Amino acid sequence: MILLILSSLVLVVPAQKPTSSPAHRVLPGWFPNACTLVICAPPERDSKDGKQELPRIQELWGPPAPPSKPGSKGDDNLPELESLKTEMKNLQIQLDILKATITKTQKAILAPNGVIVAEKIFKTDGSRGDFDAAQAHCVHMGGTLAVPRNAAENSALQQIVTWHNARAVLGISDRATEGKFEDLNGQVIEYSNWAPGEPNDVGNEDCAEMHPDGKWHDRGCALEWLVICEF
Ligand SMILES: [Ca+2]
Ligand SMILES: [Ca+2]
Repeated sequence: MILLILSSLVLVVPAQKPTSSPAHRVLPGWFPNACTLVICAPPERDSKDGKQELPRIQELWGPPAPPSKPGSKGDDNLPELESLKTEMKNLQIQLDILKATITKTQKAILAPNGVIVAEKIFKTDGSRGDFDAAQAHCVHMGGTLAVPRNAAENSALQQIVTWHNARAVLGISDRATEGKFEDLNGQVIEYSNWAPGEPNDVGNEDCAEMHPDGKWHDRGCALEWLVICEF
């Protein structure tokens, strides 16, 4: 009987509206009962075996990114690739400027006694001597007596001859075989820039000299010339 009376009381008592007491302030429309306290808990999920599971990472961090289209992976690196190309281009420009600066510096240091042409350097220290003394001096300096192998080298050597306004001996001779000029290694020369009528071997001329105009003349080997070495 008592239980029947209590059950009736529970059914007729309505839910209480929120109060305006400062100590129990709640949001409008919320009821401060026990159910309100569990809304922050993770949603319960029943697995197939009946156990509860934690929320999936996807639910915590939002939906996954849409799948990329085939071939689009490389496209993401295009801006970086273009940036690298631009950087390399700028570096090449700076390198060219640096090379030009070095070349100018080398010319300034060598002039008026030396010239760079391709991989070769012609240089004089102002020494003078005959053919054998000239070659010995160049070897002592770590080089050999100058031998122009092409027009560019001939022009480079001519610059030094012109600066000194002197004739310079070349590292060639036809002492071994008359009329056949060889370098100091015994190889017949392939390039020459003889003056018209030269070589003429007048009075047994077996050595060669360069004049300020760049032309070659055969002369006696005991003369004294400006010594220019190549390195
Ligand atoms: Ca000769
Ligand atoms: Ca001659």
